Amino acid sequence: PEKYNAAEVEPRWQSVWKARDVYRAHDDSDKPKFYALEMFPYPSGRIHMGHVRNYAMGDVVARYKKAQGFEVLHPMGWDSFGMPAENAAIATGGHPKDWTYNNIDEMRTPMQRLGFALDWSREFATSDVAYYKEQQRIFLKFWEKGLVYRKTAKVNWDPVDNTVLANEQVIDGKGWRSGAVVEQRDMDQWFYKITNYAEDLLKGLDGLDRWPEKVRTMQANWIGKSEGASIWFGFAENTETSSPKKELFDEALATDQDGGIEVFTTRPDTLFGASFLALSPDHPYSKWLANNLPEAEAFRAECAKIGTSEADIATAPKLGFDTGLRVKHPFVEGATLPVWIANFVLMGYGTGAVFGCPAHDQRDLDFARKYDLPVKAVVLPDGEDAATYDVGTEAYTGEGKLFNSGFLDGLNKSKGIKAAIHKITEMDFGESVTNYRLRDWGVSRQRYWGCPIPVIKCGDCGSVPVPEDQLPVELPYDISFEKPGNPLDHHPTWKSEGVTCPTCGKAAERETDTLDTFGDSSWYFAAFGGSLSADGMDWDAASKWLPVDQYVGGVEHAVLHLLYARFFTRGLIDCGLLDLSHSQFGGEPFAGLFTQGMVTHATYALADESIEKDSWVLPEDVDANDDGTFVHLPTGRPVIKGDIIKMSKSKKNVVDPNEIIQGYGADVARWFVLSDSPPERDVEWTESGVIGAWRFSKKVWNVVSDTTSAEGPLAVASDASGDALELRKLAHRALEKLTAGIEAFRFNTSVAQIYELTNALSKYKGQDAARMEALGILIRAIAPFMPHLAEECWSKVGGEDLVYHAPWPVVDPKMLVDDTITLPLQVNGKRRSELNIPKDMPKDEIEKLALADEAVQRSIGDATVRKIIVVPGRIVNIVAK
Ligand code: ANZ
Ligand code: ZN
Repeated sequence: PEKYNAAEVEPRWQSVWKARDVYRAHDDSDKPKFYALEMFPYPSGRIHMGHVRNYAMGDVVARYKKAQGFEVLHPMGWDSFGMPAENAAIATGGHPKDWTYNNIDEMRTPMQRLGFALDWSREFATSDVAYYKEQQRIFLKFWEKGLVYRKTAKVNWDPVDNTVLANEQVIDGKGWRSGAVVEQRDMDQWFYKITNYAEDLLKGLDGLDRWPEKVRTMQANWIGKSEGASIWFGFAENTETSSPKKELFDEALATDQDGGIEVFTTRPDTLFGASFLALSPDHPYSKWLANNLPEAEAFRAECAKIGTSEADIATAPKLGFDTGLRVKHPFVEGATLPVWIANFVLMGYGTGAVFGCPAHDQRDLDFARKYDLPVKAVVLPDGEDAATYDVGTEAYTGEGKLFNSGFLDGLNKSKGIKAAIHKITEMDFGESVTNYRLRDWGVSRQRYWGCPIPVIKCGDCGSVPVPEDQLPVELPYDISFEKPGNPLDHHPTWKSEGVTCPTCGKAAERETDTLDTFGDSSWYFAAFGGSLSADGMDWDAASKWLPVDQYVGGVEHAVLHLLYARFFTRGLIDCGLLDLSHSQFGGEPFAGLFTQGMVTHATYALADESIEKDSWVLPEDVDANDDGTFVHLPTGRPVIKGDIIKMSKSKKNVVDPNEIIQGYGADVARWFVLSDSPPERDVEWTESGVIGAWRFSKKVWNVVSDTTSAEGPLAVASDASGDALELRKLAHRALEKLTAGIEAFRFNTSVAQIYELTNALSKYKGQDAARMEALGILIRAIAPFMPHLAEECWSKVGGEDLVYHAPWPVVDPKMLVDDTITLPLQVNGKRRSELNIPKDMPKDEIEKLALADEAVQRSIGDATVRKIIVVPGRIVNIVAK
């Protein structure tokens, strides 16, 4: 048979697709729309196997939906702002812009060589001026809508480099470049008001039934809704006897007669177990104390050494400072509680103050044990005796009956919470409150390679938005990274030359912060729909394409990216830019989400070094010895096999897609990453797996080259019988299952059906309509997976136009009902042959057919048939003597 040469065939079809512009999505189509999108890549410079898998999955969906009659939008672009470009510029002396756009050019070629059905006419990079100009417009609209504000917030400050660091630039509490101990500093920053949508973002999750459950749970946890109460603890009398605290508190209590502290709690039922109040080090009272008491100031400084993240705070050892202030217990006449400052209380949550109930909260218990504060149990677990119960070292947070709790005694947890809130409300020192863990999104970055924040800072008018007709605020190209810090800030002219206040006209300065790059990826899906270009974008078209029907990407984006995008979409709707009133998914940008597994590969390391010591070697340099040990071919040194893990440069287990494309072709690379395991699981890259995929593509081609029938691939063999009928049945059954597999994102099961159909066809001898019907199904079924091979096969068997334009084959339901049976034929109890007959064939006809069977006749020979026993549906036995 003719040889299949992917290196020749694939580019040929790619140029046909390109010349005919077949992947362009038409805004004005009458067909129903389908928007398929994969998370767009960061232009690091190389595409990796993870990209291939991600985009191959989206491509299967896009091509399949096209065959189903949808107008498909399947775009591609680049998430191109961000720190790595600046780091590369610093390391190599180049420019972030050049680095970025060179990388994009590097990556576009292999991406196109993979033959994805992408509408490249809509390509953009988020660092394109046109893109960030629109982003600046959005910023201003958000500002008008009250979704943007400025406030003081903590940043990681590197005191040696004099610069703000991102969380990932702080390693073990030290600056990644300077090695200096990082400090927490307050700085004025820009925020997006995502908390306005906390409840809506939470509720919206309910309707996202085509999202993985675990992603919805992670988002819900991140939003972190808590229902509880705020409680006011009034200050008790000053019990300090020595100055300076005595004077300080006297003065405070005198000026602030109704002074006190408000706490947020989810467990007001445990109020009788309270033994202290704890303030965040950043609580206004803590700051006031620090301003007046050196030891309080020293304590705050100590706390500032701990990182800003919640995880840092949760794992740090508990630290406390007894302020000497006391508050009154709201339920117990005469009882007072000491007020401490504690490092485990966050200012950004609730009221920045808590009441501590050590018996029923682990943090409080750790704190109480360390500082010798009372531990009083008020919830009695079932089966425990109130007289002897002791919590020990583990706080009890479960269900139980309240005791030692006055009017709450005997109630369970939820009744106790209700009763306590009722009482607090009645006594007018608190109310029920809902809190969200979600914080507003700090978007200021003191860096160059990002979208400039379109704001002018005026000495008189404060922060003033840049008027829309003065957009874009463009990034200067002539920058220097010689000084640490933000190049926009150091630029000789950019921030001030010719800059005047839009309100009062006085000389002013530009904002030098740029936007968090998560903002760039929060609306790019709309920009694709609106065909963003240098002329702007069409928001009406964007609205029509949204929501994305199928989004595919990594689970590492389960929280931030997806949440920010969901927030942005709501903001864009509220600003009137997007209109999703047609969508059954409300303000949701992604109707369906699939999170794919990674591509893993074996790792090997030199056996005479420890694995940690960077002794990794390239898997292709390793060979197996006969005894199962491994050897490093270039050096002859012994090698041990490490774990099979995600491909990563540092472990030297990366496979370059370019090499696979050159060696085997794009189709084989695509087929491999889709065929070997369920899409949500990791797939292990193996040489044998790739060779298997390559052999399979040959097998399909051989079936096609062995075909001589003049019927086309749209043939329907409606009067087929015998083997032809069997083939039809197999083909339609396979079609039904593989279609369901694509619909349910179980591509590996579709692949299994395709194997089966290919095997059946390669055994089938007939050159008839049944062959062509099955082949037509096969070629169209492989088209989403191996589009080049499919086009070549389609044209070879006389398919009309392109297989890309061919409709998805339709299952013939008649072929799915199993109406034939196989009856074994015995002569004198020995099996001689079998009959394939319709289920409902009458007995006398079965007898006739049985006697006419060649093998049966041979076995009867000269004997006389005495009896024929037909057991319906089971067996035929002929007795002959
Ligand atoms: C008293 C209490 C007693 C509490 C008890 C728990 C158990 P979630 O569910 O996460 O909302 N808390 C409140 N504000 C805080 C802050 N700014 N920093 C650290 N902790 C804070 O947690 C609510 C609980 O976390 C609140 O309920 C409070 O401690 C604490 F047996 O109040 B609880
Ligand atoms: Zn002004």
